[in-house]
Amino acid sequence: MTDQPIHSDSPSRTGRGAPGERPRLSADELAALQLVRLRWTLRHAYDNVPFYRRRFDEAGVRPEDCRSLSDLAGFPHTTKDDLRRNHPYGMLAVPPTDLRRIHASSGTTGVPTVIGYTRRDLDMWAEVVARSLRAAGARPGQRAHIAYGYGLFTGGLGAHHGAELLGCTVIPASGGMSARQVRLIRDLRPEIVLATPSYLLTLLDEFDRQGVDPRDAGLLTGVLGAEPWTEGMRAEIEGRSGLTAVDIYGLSEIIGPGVAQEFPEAVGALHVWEDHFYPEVLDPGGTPVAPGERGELAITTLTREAMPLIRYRTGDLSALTPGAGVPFRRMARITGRTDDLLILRGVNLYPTQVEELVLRTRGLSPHFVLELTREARLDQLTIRAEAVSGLAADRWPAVGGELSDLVRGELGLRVGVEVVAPGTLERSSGKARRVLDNRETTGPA
Ligand code: DLL
Repeated sequence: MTDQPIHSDSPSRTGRGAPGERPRLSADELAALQLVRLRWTLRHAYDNVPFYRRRFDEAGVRPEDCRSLSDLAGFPHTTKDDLRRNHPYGMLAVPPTDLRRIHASSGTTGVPTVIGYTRRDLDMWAEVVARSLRAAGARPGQRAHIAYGYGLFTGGLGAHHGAELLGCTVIPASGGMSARQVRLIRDLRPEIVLATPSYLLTLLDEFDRQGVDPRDAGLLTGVLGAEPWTEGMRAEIEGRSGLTAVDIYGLSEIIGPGVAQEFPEAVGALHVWEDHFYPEVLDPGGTPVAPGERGELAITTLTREAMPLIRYRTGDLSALTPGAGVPFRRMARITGRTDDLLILRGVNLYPTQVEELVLRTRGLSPHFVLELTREARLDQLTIRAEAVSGLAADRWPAVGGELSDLVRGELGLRVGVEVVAPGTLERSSGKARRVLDNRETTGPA
């Protein structure tokens, strides 16, 4: 393996303060550090991953051609398909015996994506998660209730090691068994809760079911991510629980949670921990867009040993803007993925756009699903949303009508709306499944 120039326990590592403290770097120092690390990563990938050697050779580039950060644009991208084609160990830059852990992301096509970590990768991951939690407001000595799933999914274990490193007392609840989770929160009184936003909603409903006001539970901060969520959802969660809800972003392929973090004092975008992950935003052809423009986020790892990834196309839509008082740039909150896009009769639609409108409709709870069907060769969308409890059933059609008017007015789409009884839709215990695609079963293609 090519020796890493600056790794987590090297004295030359910048910003070695207390765990989770942000490195104090000027913009120039950050850029210089990124360039050293980027050049190391390109060389490491080229020397140790046959896939990258082939790709670089085909593109006619060599690691040493990268003399400035902008030279990265001349290097090839990596896609999820590349990872699948090299399943399970083909993307590794270290011998499999150097791995200390493997995670996998489920993958809808059958072939899971396997991600390997060396000891140093795991240390770096814990450090960036500790940073995220500290930036979110967590402090050593506080209790952190982790309701992300534990297992091959990176949410639970990733959050776990970061919270421990920061000095929190970790409650590894994992996802599911909501009644017991709420009992634990009431008894143990954690200040911090980590969950997907949709699962936190499930927990808040469970508080209601137990007849307990979640605002009395003492929760201060929610570190929520792993799925897109909206400002409407933030207002709903904060209003019901009294906590401050901030967004955490990450993906297994790059490391897991802890790639970028929303600070409570600068909401709306997330600071990317750019000393470890170099972000770009690309147009559909794969060329970087101008700062501030929207496009697909691509990330290059700068310090990963086991599985360096060059210009990995995340499929997530975002935009990069300058940081708020720190040299790290910010990425706009992810509103959707390229593959979440629904195109209905020529109109583009992301599930988060519907979430905003459901949350604006009085009388509806935040629980909803989108069902796609096909009638007379035309795609139809039905929004199925739950009424709030206590709303008389004879009011439901009117409330549904309000939502369909809103969707027509704001998104230019005629959709069906079905208001259903409270508690009837399946609850999330992790990432919410928003779209039921029944087009195959309801009509000819
Ligand atoms: O979801 C890692 C994670 C765990 C992030 C816990 C945050 C908290 P994957 O299962 O590989 O990893 O899924 C990654 O989830 O490409 C996005 O599409 C989506 N995603 C993750 N965080 C956010 C977020 C984890 N904050 C995929 N907002 C990513 C919107 C998110 N989408």
